[in-house]
Amino acid sequence: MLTHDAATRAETPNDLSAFWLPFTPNRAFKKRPRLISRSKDMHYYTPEGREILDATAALWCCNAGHNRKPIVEAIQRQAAELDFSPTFQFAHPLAFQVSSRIAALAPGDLDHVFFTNSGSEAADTALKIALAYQRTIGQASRQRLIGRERGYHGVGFGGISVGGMVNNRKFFGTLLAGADHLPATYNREQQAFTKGEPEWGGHLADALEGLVGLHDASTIAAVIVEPMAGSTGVLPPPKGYLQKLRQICDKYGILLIFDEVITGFGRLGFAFAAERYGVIPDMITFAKGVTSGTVPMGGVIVRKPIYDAFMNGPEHAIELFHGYTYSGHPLACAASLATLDLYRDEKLFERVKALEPKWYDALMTLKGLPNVADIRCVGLTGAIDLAPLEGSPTLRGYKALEYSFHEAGIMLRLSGDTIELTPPFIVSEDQIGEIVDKVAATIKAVA
Ligand code: PXG
Repeated sequence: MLTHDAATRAETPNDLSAFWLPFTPNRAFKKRPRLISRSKDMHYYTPEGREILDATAALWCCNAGHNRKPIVEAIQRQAAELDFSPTFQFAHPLAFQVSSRIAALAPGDLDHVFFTNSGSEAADTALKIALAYQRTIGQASRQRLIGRERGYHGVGFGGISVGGMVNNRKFFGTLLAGADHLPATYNREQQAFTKGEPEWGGHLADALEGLVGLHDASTIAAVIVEPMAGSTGVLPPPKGYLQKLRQICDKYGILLIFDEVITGFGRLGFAFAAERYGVIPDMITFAKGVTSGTVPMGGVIVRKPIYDAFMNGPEHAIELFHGYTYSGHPLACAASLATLDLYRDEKLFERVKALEPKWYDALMTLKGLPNVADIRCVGLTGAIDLAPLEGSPTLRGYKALEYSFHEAGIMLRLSGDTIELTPPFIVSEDQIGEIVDKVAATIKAVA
């Protein structure tokens, strides 16, 4: 017999109208939904049981693959042990354990972790810490925040102010005052079909000197960039670019924030991209891979001198007036600890590094297919730019999304007319071949 609750739920009409899907064309979706009801390892399954190969790690999240037993069991155990405890004025042991583990993975003196629940909250938190830090050290005139064209730092007002994707900005008013932007690092003429980091473009970091000349260093608090710009279509940093940004920030007392929401936890073959590029930023934002997508969690890793600067004043007084009810939620912490164990025990970051050359070669076999204008790749990440259909930008991309899911049996991420490929790290070499075959079939189908 159904319980009262289950009976009520069963009677509720299961129509598609009430749910307003985020970042989705709702009417097109509801005409031909792409529904997913189960997952395991490299695959999703539709409610009818059709198998879909996951070439996206969901939204760059499920780095360890889906429904991994140790993570599932850790979440189940934790739910039965401690459902929730605040981390304002109280705390639970797992939050300290995860922080220590994350700090140990981060390079240099990136030693302190502030938890959020998402990448957007992480970006806004890092920007707020930057402003508060400058004020704390007597530099209160430093209020400007610098991002980059084509940058994505989530959807909070801070993140979209420093972000550089026009559709994420133009509907939402005047945004934060005082934000400015570096130029994007992509130039197709100079960089097309490069494997890994392009040779051309390191000099674009000099634009920060230009912004200092325009605004004066005394007005600039921080620069935030994705080491590899993900959402905009996988733009690996040009060689020398991040190193140069670090030098210029040091010269002028500007904080450097790496948004590693995508690149953190192994995507580029290292725990953080900061390590791959040998550049230590002042803060790193993370989310997604920290729990392999299983429970929402994000955060900011902060260098010791920044944390220490806040640790003065009366000891009973709050040092930073910021936080989220669910910062360091016990379920997220349990999921994260199990995830970090799995990354370590299965050497998944090393696996990404080892797969990288094979991955690059496999992707480049798509060169020459109809409408393929560029292919980029770095770590276990790839993007294929398709030429837009004449007069209808993003329509070819949407057709590719529909074909790939309904016909080819693969989940792809489409950003406009760009196919983004970011599989879980457990992908086998055979499955890389399968991804490339299915993407090729999709590209031909939308030609
Ligand atoms: N920073 C970066 C670099 C991101 O990629 C966020 C912040 C925001 O995270 P939350 O958890 O608030 O969504 C992101 C999110 C895509 C895609 O298709 C990428 C993201 C989100 C949705 C789609 O590339 N990244």
